[in-house]
Amino acid sequence: MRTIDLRRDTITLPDSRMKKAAFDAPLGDSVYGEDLSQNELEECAARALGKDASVYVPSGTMGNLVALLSHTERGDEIILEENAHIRTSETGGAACVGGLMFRTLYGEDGAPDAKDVAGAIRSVNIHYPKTALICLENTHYRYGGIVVPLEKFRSIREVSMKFGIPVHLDGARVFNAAVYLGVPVTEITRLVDTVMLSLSKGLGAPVGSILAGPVSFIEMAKRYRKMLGGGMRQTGWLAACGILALSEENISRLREDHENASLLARGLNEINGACVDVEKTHTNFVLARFEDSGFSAERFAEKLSARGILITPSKANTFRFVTSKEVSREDILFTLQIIEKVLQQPSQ
Ligand code: TLP
Repeated sequence: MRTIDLRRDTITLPDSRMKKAAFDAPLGDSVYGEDLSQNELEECAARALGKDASVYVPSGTMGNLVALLSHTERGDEIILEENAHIRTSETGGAACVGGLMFRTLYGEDGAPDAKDVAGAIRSVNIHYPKTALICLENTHYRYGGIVVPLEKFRSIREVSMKFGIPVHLDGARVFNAAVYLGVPVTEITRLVDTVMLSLSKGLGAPVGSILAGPVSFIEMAKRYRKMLGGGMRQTGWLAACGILALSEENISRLREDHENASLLARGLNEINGACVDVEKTHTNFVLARFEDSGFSAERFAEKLSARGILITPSKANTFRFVTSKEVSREDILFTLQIIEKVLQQPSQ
């Protein structure tokens, strides 16, 4: 039985070109700046993101934490959207490791309104923590991979400039956002000071993320990366895959994942009992509700799994499907057929 894995885009595997590049990569001790492949990846990523420098880190979680630590001091406050991945899914690292506080704001389209951000910035007062950073996320994970409008970024940028507070972007999937908007990624990243990008999600590298920003910031970030145990020595094997992940061709391929997600969203909407907000299916995520299916989200996921289709039950009757290079158009059509069957015959 074939398996169609729609749980997440972190399941992507390196292709044969990546494996060959890894095999041939020049290696060295990256802690001493001697891994030529990692050096090349960091230069290439900084260029791609329109920043002066970058560091390669083992994961997105570490990239975000290193960014937070490098921007702040203990006791500082960070403004971010309440469902931001940094708050919900990074094991409280900001509080635990950085001694940092979050000031959360709601934003229906994935980012708070600029006026709310301005209102949340602390004045100087002996009683208050210092507002040290604003964090944004694009695409937004919890809201189903939606793309935060550029206009939102521009208005938050104005506030950040006015108050002199830097902006960090959790851009785990920022290339998906750029592909959706049809703009160079730098149209997004120029509106923030620092950005974390995942190489190991839709871009298909096996391991690692990039943190990019100004040279002095990256110098500081390298110290925190080392402190957190992210000095990885002969990283070239992985970095070589990361360089290929950043090729134009590989980035444009994300469009296929978006088309497959859209096909799935539209197809699900035509099935009785399934409901998707097609307008909000911007990139490679589909959030679907199955009303009155007669079984719980877990049971539904089990039924699909028994037929080789893996999905993530999120809340009550809501499910998340994520497309990636491991899932073809045919896989989506097959998935739709199976879901229709399962919903029609709940007892089987
Ligand atoms: N998200 C993971 C899980 O943590 C839920 C996933 O399966 O997609 N920012 C965003 C927006 C993310 O979605 C993720 C990963 C991260 C940061 C953290 O990246 P990693 O997993 O590399 O630490």
